[in-house]
Amino acid sequence: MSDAVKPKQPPRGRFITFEGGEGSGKSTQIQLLADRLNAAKLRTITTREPGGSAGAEIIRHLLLSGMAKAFGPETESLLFAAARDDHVSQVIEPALAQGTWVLCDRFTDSTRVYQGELGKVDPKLIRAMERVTIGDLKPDLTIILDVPVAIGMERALKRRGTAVPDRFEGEGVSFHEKLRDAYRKIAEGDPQRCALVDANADAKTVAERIWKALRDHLFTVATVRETTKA
Ligand code: T5A
Repeated sequence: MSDAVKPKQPPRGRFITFEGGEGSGKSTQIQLLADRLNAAKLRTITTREPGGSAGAEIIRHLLLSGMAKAFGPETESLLFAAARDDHVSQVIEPALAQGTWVLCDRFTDSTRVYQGELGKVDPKLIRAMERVTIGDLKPDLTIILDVPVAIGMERALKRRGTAVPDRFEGEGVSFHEKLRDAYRKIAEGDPQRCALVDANADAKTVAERIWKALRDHLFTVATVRETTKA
């Protein structure tokens, strides 16, 4: 087929991940950002980990119910990796290839922090699993929502109501303090990819901070023109 008659490939979508401790407001902010991007005519989907695809949602249940905890952090890491592998191949990659922006609630940084830093899983195993599950796929931007632990736990409790805390919500304050430090370290170590956003404010204010981070990291005039042409 000559170049003249080949169907035009849309520019690849952007991949934005949201990270942070429990109750930091990721789900709330992902939805607000998706609404804003869709209103700007950038086709956008939201998804989450663990989960996001049919197979991965089954593994989510195993992990968050605490059923896998007894097998230890290495086995939990392998399960998170298996879920991610399905999610990337079934949902994330196809959407990006079609020019859709993908906003994902948690991704590889969660494994690095929860299983790596907190669970003491060997970083070599974490890196090996990343190579297998995501290959060259790297988020274009990672928003790390930072809130004091007490605020995050209070918000998570409010949202949960009378339900039983899940596998990680049930951990103590020092676990959540370490989580927060680990996320700050990731943001410091990779400022090209990560934006640390102060999320200790009302949802609208936090959304504006995220929008600014997105503009600073991703939106140049050329990007907007190229993406909206598709
Ligand atoms: N995990 C995950 C690993 O260990 N390794 C991995 O590799 C991966 C991928 C997933 C768990 O799995 C672990 C980490 C997690 O422990 P989950 O059920 O998906 O668990 O939950 P979380 O990702 O932890 O997210 P949460 O549901 O706890 O909270 P969010 O999404 O951060 O917060 P959100 O938006 O639901 O808000 C919580 C409450 O606060 C309110 C909301 O209305 C809601 O009630 N709220 C605010 N209140 C005041 N001011 C604001 N700015 C607010 N924003 C939201």
